Amino acid sequence: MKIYKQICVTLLLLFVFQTLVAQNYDESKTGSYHLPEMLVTSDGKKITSFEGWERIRRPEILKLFEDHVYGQFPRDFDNIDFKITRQDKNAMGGKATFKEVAIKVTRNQNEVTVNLLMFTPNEPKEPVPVFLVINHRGLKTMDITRQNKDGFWPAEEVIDAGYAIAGFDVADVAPDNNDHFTEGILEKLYPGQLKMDNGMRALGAWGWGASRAIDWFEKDESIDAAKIISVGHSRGGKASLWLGVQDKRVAITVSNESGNSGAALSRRNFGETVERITQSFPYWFAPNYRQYANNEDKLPVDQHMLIALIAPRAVYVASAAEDLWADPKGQYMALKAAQPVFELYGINTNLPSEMPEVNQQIIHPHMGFHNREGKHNMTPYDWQQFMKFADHYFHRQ
Ligand code: GTR
Repeated sequence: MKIYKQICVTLLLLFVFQTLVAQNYDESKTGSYHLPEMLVTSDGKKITSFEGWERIRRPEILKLFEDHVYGQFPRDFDNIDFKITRQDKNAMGGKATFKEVAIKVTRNQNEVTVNLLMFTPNEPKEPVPVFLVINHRGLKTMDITRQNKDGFWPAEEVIDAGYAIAGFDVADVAPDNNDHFTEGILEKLYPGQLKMDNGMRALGAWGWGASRAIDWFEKDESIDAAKIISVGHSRGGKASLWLGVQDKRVAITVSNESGNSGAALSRRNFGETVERITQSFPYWFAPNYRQYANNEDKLPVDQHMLIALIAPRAVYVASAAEDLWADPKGQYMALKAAQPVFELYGINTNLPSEMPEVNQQIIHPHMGFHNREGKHNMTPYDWQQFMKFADHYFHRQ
């Protein structure tokens, strides 16, 4: 028994060692790479206007991401039904209203329910913007009794700033687990997707869940549905970006430390790689993505193009200085490389060429960025920056 235990510990240590050491963290070893052309169509035409982008190149790139990275994003269902299952107009000592909304979606006689939790400020008495969190950290981080005030979802601070805050557990649509991810919308509503190499998988399902929450916001009179801010951390940040691309009702897309296959450039060999991520989390992506493991140069896209697909709506990318796994610099470079598409819309973002110093937020037209000190997490500090950006973008100061 003892020897068995020792073998297990050694194997585990070896795995951890291999994980940490096999990745590159040396700037001088990121190598040279060539990003795919963003503004040249598949038949070689140069795109010089936002009309051309919207008509030809944007749909091409969107399809490339669907086919090669995240899978399709089905939008059809037979029915959607909303029911307020719990409500407290006197939450947080009277300053907020709490609601739980059961969003039941039916397709071919099968149904899935997404439970949306939300607080809205009681003052002002007018529709407010909402922060919607795609939450993979479980309900404990969104304690509706507010006994447990988790910095991951700092509801009081958000309410005090005059915003609503909402969130749902990703497990409602696709459990975050290789053996169980299908036990949600994939088995019940969209089983055909599971047969396709470019079919939806967990990240897409999480984005889909957020789109159903937005369907509710459009009906909820306490929400200003023109000012929806989607937020996700890490794997949730990847889903937030994909949602921002797919659902134009998102006004600001926030990616917090989404890293590889999120905001970070895949071709920059730094931190997590397509090989690592598709080995550890194959169920997040369309099966086709795996062919780019150790083969990023063959990808027909890179992640700056994902950010560009959100234009002209706003994007906020947050990093943490010690979170090298998520490659803060690679995320900044992707954001900057997305600029030419924003320029087609006359938005001159003009980000500095170098990533800003730690804890120095930058807010430029339709793009914002910060690199917080510390580790991989989403903290009240990050939220303060998101709110500053939203205040600025929505002219709320
Ligand atoms: C890691 C994964 C990252 C990131 C992170 C998280 O293990 O490699 O891509 O998604 O999980 O979600 O916290």
